[in-house]
Amino acid sequence: MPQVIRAVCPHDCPDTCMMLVTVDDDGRATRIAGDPEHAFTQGFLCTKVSKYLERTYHPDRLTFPQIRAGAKGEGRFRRATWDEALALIADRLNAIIASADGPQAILPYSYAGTMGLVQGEAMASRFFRRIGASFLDRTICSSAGGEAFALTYGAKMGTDPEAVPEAKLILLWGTNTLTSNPHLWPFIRKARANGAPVICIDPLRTRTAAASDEHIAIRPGTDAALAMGMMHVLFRDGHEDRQYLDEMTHGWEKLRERVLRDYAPERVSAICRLPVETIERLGTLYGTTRPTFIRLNYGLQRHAGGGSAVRAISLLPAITGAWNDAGGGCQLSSSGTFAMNTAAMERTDLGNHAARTINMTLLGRALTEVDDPPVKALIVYNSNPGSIAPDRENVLRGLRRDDLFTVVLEHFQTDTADYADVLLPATTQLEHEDIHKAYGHLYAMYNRRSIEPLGEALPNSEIFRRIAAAMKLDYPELRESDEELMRAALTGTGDVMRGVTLEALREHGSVRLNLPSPHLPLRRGAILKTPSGKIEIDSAQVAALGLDPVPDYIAPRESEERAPELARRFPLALLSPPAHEFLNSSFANVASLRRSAGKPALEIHADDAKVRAIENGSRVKIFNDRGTFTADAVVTDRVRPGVVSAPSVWWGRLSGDGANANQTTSQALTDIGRGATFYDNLVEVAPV
Ligand SMILES: Nc1nc2c(c(=O)[nH]1)N[C@H]1C(S)=C(S)[C@@H](COP(=O)(O)OP(=O)(O)OC[C@H]3O[C@@H](n4cnc5c(=O)[nH]c(N)nc54)[C@H](O)[C@@H]3O)O[C@H]1N2
Ligand SMILES: Nc1nc2c(c(=O)[nH]1)N[C@H]1C(S)=C(S)[C@@H](COP(=O)(O)OP(=O)(O)OC[C@H]3O[C@@H](n4cnc5c(=O)[nH]c(N)nc54)[C@H](O)[C@@H]3O)O[C@H]1N2
Ligand code: SF4
Ligand SMILES: [Mo]
Repeated sequence: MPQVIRAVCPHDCPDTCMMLVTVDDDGRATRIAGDPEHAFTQGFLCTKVSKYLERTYHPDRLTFPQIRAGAKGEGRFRRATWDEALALIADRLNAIIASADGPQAILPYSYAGTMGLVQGEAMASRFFRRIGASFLDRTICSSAGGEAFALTYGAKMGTDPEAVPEAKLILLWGTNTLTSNPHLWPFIRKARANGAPVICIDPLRTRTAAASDEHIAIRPGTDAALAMGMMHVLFRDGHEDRQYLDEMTHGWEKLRERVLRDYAPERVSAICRLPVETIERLGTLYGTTRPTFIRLNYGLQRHAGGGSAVRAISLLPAITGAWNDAGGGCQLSSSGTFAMNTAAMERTDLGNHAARTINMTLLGRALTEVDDPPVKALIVYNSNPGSIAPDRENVLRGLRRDDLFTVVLEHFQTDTADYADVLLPATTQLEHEDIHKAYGHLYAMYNRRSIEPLGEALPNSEIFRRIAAAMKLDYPELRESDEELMRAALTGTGDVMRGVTLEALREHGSVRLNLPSPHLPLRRGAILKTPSGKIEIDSAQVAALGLDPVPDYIAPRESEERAPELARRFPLALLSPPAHEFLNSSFANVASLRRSAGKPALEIHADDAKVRAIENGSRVKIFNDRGTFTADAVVTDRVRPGVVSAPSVWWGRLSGDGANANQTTSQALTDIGRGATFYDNLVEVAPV
């Protein structure tokens, strides 16, 4: 009899879906579907993860350890046993630790290939702390917005997504919801059926923008100005909620003064390249409707002023008091609502707390410039920096270094794996057990293992245990089982986690946090985890970063305002957001999804195409001082003049030119959170 097993989608996505995996008598998974009983999953999976079995049983899955047999980056390997691979790793790491460079020459590199707590930073953290390796600042995705929101509100939390149907106006701001957060859509649809207009603010007419009632095609990187223009209208016309502002916020008068003085719709219109009427109407609609919900996402924070933009937008519901309403407010991430005991799971008490920290966004520089000590070993898991890190040429130059020892734990031979000295096969979510929190809903989740590991693949946690053992590191915390790691994460947690035990998770698969429904985290009376206990509009912590303590618009680094010479040479703003069929670089090697994604494309407006003699379908090169990649031109009004878009993230090794959009992106950082500025990127385009 086939069995149906409840598992959790491990990918970096706010939806953290509950999946039902059908497993045959012979132990093979034959079907995967969304759990119809899960309140957020509602019975469907996205385009990508519907193909999770094709990915799992892909003929290219890594199923045994391998050792480099060719030159660096050539991608040629020979099969090895686990013992041989582990012995080589142990020798090399022990030698680095004993050398003058010392343990800080070892750098872990990981992100959210799996969001599972055990296969994420549990055993890995314990291991790297015990050896005293450099720390990694995990900034590649969300730290600009996340830190900006937390500086303002004390934690990453927001509107309960299940209350969204109550909203009477929805702003989808810098989010391609239908692609990157599809399980929010049924809640939005309900609100719409109840009369809420849906307005999408995005430079591109994405499928989400096309499905909305209105699309506001803002100029990239100018969202803070739009938010402050709306605030101008709110304060000018008396739409603010004084009681909420007085009780719940700190410094609102300064913001009022600034927006009334500097952010009249006429000025904002020039900055954002939007009609004055649009700004007026949006401000008035926002100020006169209740409840209002803003889905604020990460697209708009990948710019120089991304942190300030998130601060500004997130303050709109504080000005109108929308946080008081069920279904009102905004949501960037719900992850701060969870309170797993990560300190115990990761053993953050261990190791050398004075070890240096390296920013993952600056990997290129870390591998080519850092010298105190240089990075001598790079251990990569749950990430594919050879495809996804900015300034790819610089990254690959670093990975090519002959004196760098690189270990990659992977499912596939990715762009990064090509540069490995040792390539180790990792299990997928179907092959290991794990627990999850979420960043788009309020359920803790449990992933039961559904099949045996393929070949000799091992879970990350086990690989780190074995590396530690091979290095003769004799510490009990480096031997704990996955079950012990899960229990550590679920023990000694706060009230919000009451009921979230391993037993309950195993029984139910998913447990809602111990919160009222709907959860209104910022209703009047709430005391926040900021220094003042209030919403910090005026923030001394922000001032300490060298920024204006009150939100302000910061122009894109690569723009006419800040770099006129550069803007003349490279007049087009390139966005490279995720393709609908890919999840960052994951799934870009899955045949059916590659087919439906088509070829690497560059979307360009007819006006921009014409002056460059580019026709629909012609091959173009996209370039700036950092690098070049090629794509097929798609002439379309989905992009506005001056903006081009390259849906991403393709693998260089599977593209004819060996390149991808990250040849052009920069290692410049955001104002807050030290994050990546993928979309603050000027280029020129020419026919090949
Ligand atoms: N299918 C799919 N789903 C995903 C992912 C994926 O790769 N594929 N990635 C996952 C991950 S890791 C993340 S972080 C999230 C990201 O999810 P989103 O936050 O939705 O991220 P993006 O698609 O990067 O950006 C969203 C939109 O912002 C727009 N944008 C770019 N610059 C600006 C700007 O300056 N202002 C405004 N208003 N909009 C702007 C882009 O055109 C894009 O349509 O999605 C997750 N879900
Ligand atoms: N140009 C451009 N670049 C971008 C972005 C963009 O929008 N445009 N988005 C950025 C964002 S938001 C993010 S979050 C980053 C994401 O960048 P990454 O975190 O590197 O994400 P992926 O590209 O999905 O690569 C994850 C890798 O982890 C592997 N993996 C999955 N599960 C496991 C496991 O259990 N064990 C091991 N060992 N490996 C596993 C997968 O096979 C995959 O190769 O990319 C960033 N880069
Ligand atoms: S929507 Fe997100 S969580 Fe759900 S299956 Fe797709 S990637 Fe996974
Ligand atoms: Mo991300």
